Amino acid sequence: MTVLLLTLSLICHVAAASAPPIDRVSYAGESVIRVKLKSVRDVRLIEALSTDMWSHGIYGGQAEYQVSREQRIAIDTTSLEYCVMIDDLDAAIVAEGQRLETPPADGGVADLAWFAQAKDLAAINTRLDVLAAIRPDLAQVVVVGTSLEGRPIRGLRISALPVGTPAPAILFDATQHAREWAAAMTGMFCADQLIELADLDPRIHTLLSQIEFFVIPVVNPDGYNHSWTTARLWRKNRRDNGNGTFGVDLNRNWDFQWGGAGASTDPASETYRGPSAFSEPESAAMRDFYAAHPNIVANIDFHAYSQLILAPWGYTTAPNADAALFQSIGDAMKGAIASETGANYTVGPIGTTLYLASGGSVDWSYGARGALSWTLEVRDTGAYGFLIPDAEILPCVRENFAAALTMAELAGRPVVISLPTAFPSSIASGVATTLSVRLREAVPGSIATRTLMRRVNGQSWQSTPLTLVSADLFSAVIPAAACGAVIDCYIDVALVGGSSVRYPATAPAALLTAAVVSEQVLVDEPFEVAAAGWSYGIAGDTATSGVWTRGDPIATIAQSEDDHSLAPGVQCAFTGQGTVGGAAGGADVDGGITSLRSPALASMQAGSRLQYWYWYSNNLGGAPNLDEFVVQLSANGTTWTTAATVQSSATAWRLAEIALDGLIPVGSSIFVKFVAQDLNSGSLVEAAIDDVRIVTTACATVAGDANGDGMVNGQDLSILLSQWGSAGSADFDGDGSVAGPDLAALLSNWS
Ligand code: 0X9
Ligand code: ZN
Repeated sequence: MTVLLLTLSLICHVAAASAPPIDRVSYAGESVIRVKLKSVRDVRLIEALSTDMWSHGIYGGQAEYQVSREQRIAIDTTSLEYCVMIDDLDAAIVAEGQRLETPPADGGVADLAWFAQAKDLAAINTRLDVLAAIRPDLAQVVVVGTSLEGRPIRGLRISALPVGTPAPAILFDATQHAREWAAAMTGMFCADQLIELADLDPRIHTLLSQIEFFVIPVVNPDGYNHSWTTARLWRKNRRDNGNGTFGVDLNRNWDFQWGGAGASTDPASETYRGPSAFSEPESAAMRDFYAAHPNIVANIDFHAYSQLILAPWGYTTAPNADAALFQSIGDAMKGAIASETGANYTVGPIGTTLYLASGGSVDWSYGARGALSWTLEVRDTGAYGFLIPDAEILPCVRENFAAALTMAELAGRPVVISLPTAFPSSIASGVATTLSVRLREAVPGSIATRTLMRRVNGQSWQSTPLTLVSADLFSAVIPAAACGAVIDCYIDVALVGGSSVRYPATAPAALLTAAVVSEQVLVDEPFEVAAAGWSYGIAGDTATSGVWTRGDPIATIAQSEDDHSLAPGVQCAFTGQGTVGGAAGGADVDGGITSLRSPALASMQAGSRLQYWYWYSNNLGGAPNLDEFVVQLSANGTTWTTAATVQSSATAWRLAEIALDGLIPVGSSIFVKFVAQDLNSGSLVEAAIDDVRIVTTACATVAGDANGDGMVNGQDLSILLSQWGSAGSADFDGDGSVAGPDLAALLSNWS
């Protein structure tokens, strides 16, 4: 294969460079390529062929990888599509080194020329001292701890408040990963601007009078130094792993879900998690720093590159309890960046935006400490990657400082309000809802009152005090309301000084809003008896074994022993019944596809959703993880659209839900088909389905309920009389005129 011209959006700007070799780790023969990732298979292939992923594009369909000449030859024999970003990596690094040997003139401490080029550890340490020396009233040098090789991990405390004043604290740290030089520069710019603009910029002046900032630009000084002196692309710390390999990935070494997904046990790996959580002096020193500053309410951990604003979790794709708050502050940071330089950053949780990575600092900072924490991946988007051009450093650090300030304003409050469970977009009619609210107090004793404000259908605001549940958890009850109503809420926390903190922060301009609905189950198929119209295997299927069946399943390592049993009973639909003690491969899906097809289940109503419980195993056998489990929908039983694809094993019963709006026209029938496949020989594939439901949240229209409050009473009668002879909400039979039959319907349904 030659280098492919790619369709889709694989745009590659190539960094050109050439220069003579120099005396340090050579990257001769290495290049950086951007690979198109069209499938899980592509990801596995490139991960087997490259040992160093530079960037994170898995969910964007592409990513950059560093490859040797031999690896590139091997890649050329595969179907992987790629383009070359940096053809001669060694030459590019040599050119960068030469550039750095002739730094531009530095016009003194207030001159932004310092940010015209990346700076080594000595220059960073000198500038920290200079900043503390010019404004001792605002800045003090802090030493967080000592690295493995004995270097101090240094930073600054920056605040107009005297040391020891109770106040929320915000931590900006950078360069857990050595080669990410733009991140160190970003940390330095945050410190620099907070100090230099303290008396010039009113926003910064206000923040410094309320918040204690800590900036630690180089968490990994040994690695950072190594990337300047010896190996430009060094990432980890400098731990001698004792087997000829060096380095632990500090951002896999923190003790929150340490050892989970997305971290390696292999000391040679770039994501080696270390022998135990906090085994490394650098991460342990950071932990101790947090312990010594319990007022830290928020954190940004700067990395490079990819232009991402990432929130926890990294260890799982599940959302965290403050997902909505992280999203809104993340969106505000993105906006601040765009208005500073026009650059585009992507906002989202780590696990679903990037990849799974456990043992990272932000998961610990949020999960173990309750601080609102972000990983910020700064410039660029891959044209130069870690080898950021000089001219991009200043815009990079400026835009990220803008994001940091915005975050400080939104998260650096004496009280951080969050909802452990996202506010529901819909609430069941006639049922009271308990809302949980977490109030993190950075400065104990700062809260005067805690209130839930709510209103129904835009009427007047009602207030309810929050009740203490435990520690920092409170609750309030939203009373039951009728189907069709709209409920607005916000949380108001009044502070002792007279100001208040709200959630949403800009309430009542922004509100938490829920529609009151009544859930109706239109179809409920528990597979306990043979229901009419279901087909277990259909014409056109190609599987030679493991055809769908219904019954009480017999377990294998790939199949469940039990049904889901939302309904009492033991039966479900599943692929291939085996025998007790039989081989796992005895009755699994082999040789092709097998389909479980429904009859017409219900007539589509706006807002209807398909729910089903499923079990799926495809990660065992000779060709694991290559098959898919597909759910298809149809409005006529003949033309099918794929509505869901399961690629990874779910060897436990899981609930899935598909919103049918836009997939099935209102009034058409709803058909569903579950297709299990074994397209690659040697896989062990099993699937099962139980408790298929169609639910809808439309308000049941009771004839006579002219005002939609769930009751039929005198109010409805007077509405009806006022509409007599014309159209209106009391035209229950829909004939265009409110008349005798409508009155009769109302009276017969009188509450
Ligand atoms: O993989 C990482 O550690 C970060 N990306 S980088 O290219 N800079 O190495 C992302 C870290 C996401 N954060 C956590 N997993 N906590
Ligand atoms: Zn990093």
